Amino acid sequence: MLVLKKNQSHPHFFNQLSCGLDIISLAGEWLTAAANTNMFTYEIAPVFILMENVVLEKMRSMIGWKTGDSILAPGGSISNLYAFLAARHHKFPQYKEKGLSSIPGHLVMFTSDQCHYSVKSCASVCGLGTDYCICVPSDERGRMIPAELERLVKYHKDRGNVPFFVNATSGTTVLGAFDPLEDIADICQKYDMWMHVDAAWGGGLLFSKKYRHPRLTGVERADSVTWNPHKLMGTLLQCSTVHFKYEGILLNCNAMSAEYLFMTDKIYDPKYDTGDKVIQCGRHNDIFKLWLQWRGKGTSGFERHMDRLMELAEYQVRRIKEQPDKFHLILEPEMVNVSFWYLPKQLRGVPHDAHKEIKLGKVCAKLKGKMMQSGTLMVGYQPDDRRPNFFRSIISSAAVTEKDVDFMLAEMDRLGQDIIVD
Ligand code: ABU
Repeated sequence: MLVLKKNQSHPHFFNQLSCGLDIISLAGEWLTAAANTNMFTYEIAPVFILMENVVLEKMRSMIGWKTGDSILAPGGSISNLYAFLAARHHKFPQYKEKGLSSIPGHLVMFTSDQCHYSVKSCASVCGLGTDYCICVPSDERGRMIPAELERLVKYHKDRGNVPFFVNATSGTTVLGAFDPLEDIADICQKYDMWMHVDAAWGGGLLFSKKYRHPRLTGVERADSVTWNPHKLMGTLLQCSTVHFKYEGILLNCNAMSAEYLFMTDKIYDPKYDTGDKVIQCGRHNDIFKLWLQWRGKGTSGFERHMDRLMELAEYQVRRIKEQPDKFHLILEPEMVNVSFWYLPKQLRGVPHDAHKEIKLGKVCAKLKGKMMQSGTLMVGYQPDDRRPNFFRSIISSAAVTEKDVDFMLAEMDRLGQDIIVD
């Protein structure tokens, strides 16, 4: 029987990008539920709408923009979709009324082969087809190779297609890699393409003077940025933001001006009726828990939180390296994702080759099963396009300490040392 005692607020839960339980954010979520208001018009959510304005403007200023537009969306995937829609509208404003016939050729978008799958989903949902979401090869650390991006853009231009959108990832889901934003921005500028940065995961590092650079250097050159406070910042699920360099772009792109809701003769400026900026009409109040958390922690508190998480990941890497008989670090991480294999006694001292990696991959599934049955620990695993299953641990909870990192490694060894694989 499965016993799952470690949920995601427990410091021994290293399984998902969103871990932990921020108490102030929780209080905000409770009040939000009690208020039970929709976020589509100022008249029914005046204070929360003003909070959105203040917080989103602050986030844009941290990206490096003096002006712009933003919205809270139901998750990073939908945030990326909003970016895609805005990009298409920016380049082909007549698409809104005339549809596909207004686009001269087949639109093509580009993203690294390590990106979140939601980027590909934009191509499917928006009529490009996934064949026209081009996966740009990444280097051995999972970062998009700019020369490959340029080669693929030229290839599609030469065939009469219309390259128009590049997604750069700041913090990939599995490896935590950061694409080189400056180089990608140069290519976008050269070929007149929209640059989106999916910083759903890595965006929190914008708080950190120590870790922001070089990871997010150049983010201000993007046209749009996804940034999920419910990940690294620990805001309660869900809390996802998307930001644009251009003021008014969301309304221009998405407004349907429904007269029953967004009357233009209201006593206040209708720009505060945010419901017409989005394709979803109703929006959940995801701002109060973030606003309250930010008031509680302060900007400097978030900076300390980021630095602490990164230092804990560095500690984990050091501890893994100190035990080479039991653990194999796959690469030096850029973020709090640590990728590694666990070696049971059966595989210790065996030379590392492709054959051994297949066996180590099998160990992952068996050991994860033991974690779930014992109920003491949760660490995720997955394969990627270069290797079979490997563990990816995540430290994004403020509750985690060095002792918990030591526990993770010791518990994996306790549960896993006698595993035998074919
Ligand atoms: N993109 C959702 C996060 C998935 C994860 O926690 O691994």
